[in-house]
Amino acid sequence: FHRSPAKFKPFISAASPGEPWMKVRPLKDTDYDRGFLQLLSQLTHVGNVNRTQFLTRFSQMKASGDYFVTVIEDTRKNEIIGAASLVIERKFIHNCAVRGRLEDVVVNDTYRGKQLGKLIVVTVSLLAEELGCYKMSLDCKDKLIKFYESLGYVAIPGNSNSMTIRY
Ligand code: 16G
Repeated sequence: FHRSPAKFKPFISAASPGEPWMKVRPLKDTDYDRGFLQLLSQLTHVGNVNRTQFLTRFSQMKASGDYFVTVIEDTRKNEIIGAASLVIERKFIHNCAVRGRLEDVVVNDTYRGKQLGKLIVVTVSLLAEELGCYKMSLDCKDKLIKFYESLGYVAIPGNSNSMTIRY
């Protein structure tokens, strides 16, 4: 992801996210009490996921070794204000390669203008590259295409259709 044209003004990074009270780190069990699921509900329907369900699902994700859920915490408020997941898909093709999927990207809408969307996407995209993914893909709403293009993602003409069956 070093080829990414992403530019930060002023410069920020996962190690130094711009404010002393911001922390970029992996998800942890106690984030259930930091509003992680409430944040996800700014993205889509979450439902009534209780603590046990959350912990069970999270431990399944950790056990698989293929889920890297990354968050941004506001340490002043003890609250999760951004999240994005890297999901690793194992392949036979490309010499048993791994492919990355960028999922469930959300930033609390009251924290606009701090480049946090860019920060969390770049962080997770770099992680995918570090882990040896040969590509990283995502689905997004039309209005977000420009945002992802600004971070180096490209829609491949003739080969970029996202199709879905809902169950
Ligand atoms: C977006 C998300 C996807 C998420 C889905 C939820 C990104 C890049 N894409 O497509 O990860 O799972 O929305 O929408 O964050 P749904 O509830 O309609 O499946």
